[in-house]
Amino acid sequence: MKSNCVATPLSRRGFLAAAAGLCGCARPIPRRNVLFLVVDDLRPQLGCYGDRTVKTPHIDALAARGVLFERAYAQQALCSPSRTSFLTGLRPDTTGIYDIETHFRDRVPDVVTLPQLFRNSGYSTRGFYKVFHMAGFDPNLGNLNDPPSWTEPLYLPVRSVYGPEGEGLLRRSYAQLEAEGKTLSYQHIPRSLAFEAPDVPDEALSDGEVAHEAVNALRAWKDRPFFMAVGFYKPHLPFVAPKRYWDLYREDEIPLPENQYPPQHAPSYAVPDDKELRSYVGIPKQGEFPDELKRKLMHAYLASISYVDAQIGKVLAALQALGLNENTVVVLLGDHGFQMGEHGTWAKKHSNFEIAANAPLIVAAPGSAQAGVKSKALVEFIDLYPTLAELCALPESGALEGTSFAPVLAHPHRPWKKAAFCQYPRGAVMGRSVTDGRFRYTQWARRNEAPDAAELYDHETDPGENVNRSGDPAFAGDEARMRSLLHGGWRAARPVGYGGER
Ligand SMILES: [Ca+2]
Repeated sequence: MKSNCVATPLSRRGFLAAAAGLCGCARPIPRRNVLFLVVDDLRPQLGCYGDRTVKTPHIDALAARGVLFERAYAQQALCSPSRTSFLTGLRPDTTGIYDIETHFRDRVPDVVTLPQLFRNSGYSTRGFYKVFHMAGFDPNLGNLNDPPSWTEPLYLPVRSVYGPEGEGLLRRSYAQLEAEGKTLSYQHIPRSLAFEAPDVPDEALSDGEVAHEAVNALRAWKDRPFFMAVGFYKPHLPFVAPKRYWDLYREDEIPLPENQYPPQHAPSYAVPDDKELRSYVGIPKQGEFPDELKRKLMHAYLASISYVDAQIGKVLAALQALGLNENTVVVLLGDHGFQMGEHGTWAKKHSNFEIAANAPLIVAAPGSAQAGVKSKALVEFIDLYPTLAELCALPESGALEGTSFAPVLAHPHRPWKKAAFCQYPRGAVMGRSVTDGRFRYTQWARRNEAPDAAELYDHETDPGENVNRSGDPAFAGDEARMRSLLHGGWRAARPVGYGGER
């Protein structure tokens, strides 16, 4: 395909026409492939998002040829609910998936997933590693893969997410579990070291193996339409990366967050616990972490990001070398945000804070005239399904609960959604949250009951969400407006001309 086949800048119609082979030169163009890169627990701590500490040259290079979304939101800051939502195009309240144990086919058995849509349209589809949720160190634990989505079986790496020392400890934990007669479950997850810096090749760990296999698959599939989803497990805990990625950072120069405390006047629902991290070997079970440990955790998280960045670079380099850039839509996202000390919680998502809901999203579509542009448009991960369907001219069912943001790819600064939504449960209490780009408003309520608590944060004066303004008379008008936006729901927040009204 010649790049000038595709009208630039691409209008909504232009995108559809180009994807359908109806470009001005009246010459059919190849069907568009999709390379879908989903990175576990990756927050927007990336060079292209303005972070000055982290080193992410490969993701930055992708951003330079795509559109970067500064305000992209997961629908729930937890692996399976988030992934289920964007892979089915349905919100957590529709899928009924709020946890990491229930398979979505138990709730919405006949749903057509995003990769399944491509499969049904004659594409080759394959997932690598954690696309749908699974616990990365043991595929037998909580593997929520969806075989109907793939034309070829999911690729599961044999290499570990742990380094050699952590792996040794883990095996002893498994042996102990067996000796105690306990079965492997989320209640009995053997844990090992929270971080490690083994001096090993990239391929000695699971994500390096996955990148290697994805590159091989690209070579094998270069002549057929494909939807390839590559799930990278890092920077999810354990923060294990080869030593050379740790060596990119000086620990004493790594900044720690300023707001290591709960927001003032915030309800107890707001702040998650540290259970996940504290279950790892070497992490104190209670109490404040010493600064040395905090800095080590931050160092380890950054090293894990740089490691995964390098693996992504290998896959993107292969795509380019194979001449596939010109007819492949590349999507890169983190499955939700992440707290590294903010609000006093370490290595945590599990909340409705901006830092947990906001995650990286970069889309590089062939022929885009908007390379390297950053958009402030509010987009939700649930929008990915209709967006990719539109970019590749595939028919979708109409039951989807997101809105294609292909028009934003063509015009990144155009007006778009009025709000983005997310939610997080605390037992029987559901926290529902909305942002309009200026404020974040969250209500915590039992089903069919009045809210127990609410939060309002003004990102203009308080981007770290450190003072809850709910109930503050000075913000009464803003709170009323945000409450109305929350209760109006996602349908009312759609863009004008795309389901939404003025
Ligand atoms: Ca995750």
